[in-house]
Amino acid sequence: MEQLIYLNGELVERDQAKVSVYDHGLLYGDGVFEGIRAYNGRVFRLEEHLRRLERSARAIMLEIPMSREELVEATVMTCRANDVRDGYIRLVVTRGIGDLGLDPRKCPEATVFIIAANIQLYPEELYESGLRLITCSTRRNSPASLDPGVKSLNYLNNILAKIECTLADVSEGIMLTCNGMVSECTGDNIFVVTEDTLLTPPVEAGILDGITRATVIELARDEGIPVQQHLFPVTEVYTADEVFLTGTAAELVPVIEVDGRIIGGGKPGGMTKRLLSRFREISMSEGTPIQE
Ligand code: PXG
Repeated sequence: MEQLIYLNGELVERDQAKVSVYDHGLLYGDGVFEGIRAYNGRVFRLEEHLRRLERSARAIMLEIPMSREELVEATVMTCRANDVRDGYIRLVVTRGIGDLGLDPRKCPEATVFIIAANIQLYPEELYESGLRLITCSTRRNSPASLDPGVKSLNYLNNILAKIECTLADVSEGIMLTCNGMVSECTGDNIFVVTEDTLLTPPVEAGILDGITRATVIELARDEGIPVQQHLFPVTEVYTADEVFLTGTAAELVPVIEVDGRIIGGGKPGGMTKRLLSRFREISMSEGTPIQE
């Protein structure tokens, strides 16, 4: 079956789903996006993702030419057209076609596209073996220049850090704030567990306000697990009982080594497993239905 892509109000075949070389999303990374998951025939936390998309767009003065309801409808329609029940959805809004200057006023209409794909992103054995991380030398963007809370198409900061990870033969890396405190990873938020308490950097540190992060905080509170949100140095990660990352693609993935330090005896910890299992329960049982 040919994959169908939603592009500016129409479903088009993958080969025909093209954007202009004059699109400012391509020329300048001028746009915003969301990565969303579907589980068991439902789109998980769709309203939260769309709220974040709208907030990112507002922050860069980009007008999305669709209402919330239209975005919901376009997302589920794209899933339906591709028979997606469990998959990954990429929703992108760019500034649209302009000229070779920076001025966004030259872009009369935003470009909107949605890709819905049936792919399993992380191999299941990773949840048993855990990840190895490094601390990247590339610092997270300062909120004073480009706020990491804006999920923009400008991901070069994270890509540079990701290249460091690849060169070090690890799959993710910790990015520090400009002041040297832990912020997040290249495509995931980070949690450390010490003496049955969860600790994660606060949104004000300059991180993406992750939807999986928020879900995990909610789950932990429901379970009576204390959650702290404050800045901490990487030493806190080295000495933690458990470390895990959260993200739409990763869900909760355990970390077993950071900069050569073994965490939690080199095995995924009990708190990580318990929260992952609770996360999977709710991701399988709630969300916006894809079928009418
Ligand atoms: N931090 C950053 C910088 C991210 O890009 C997260 C945290 C997790 O947020 P959610 O809302 O998904 O819990 C992200 C997630 C990838 C990939 O390939 C990940 C993201 C975007 C694009 C690709 O892993 N975003």
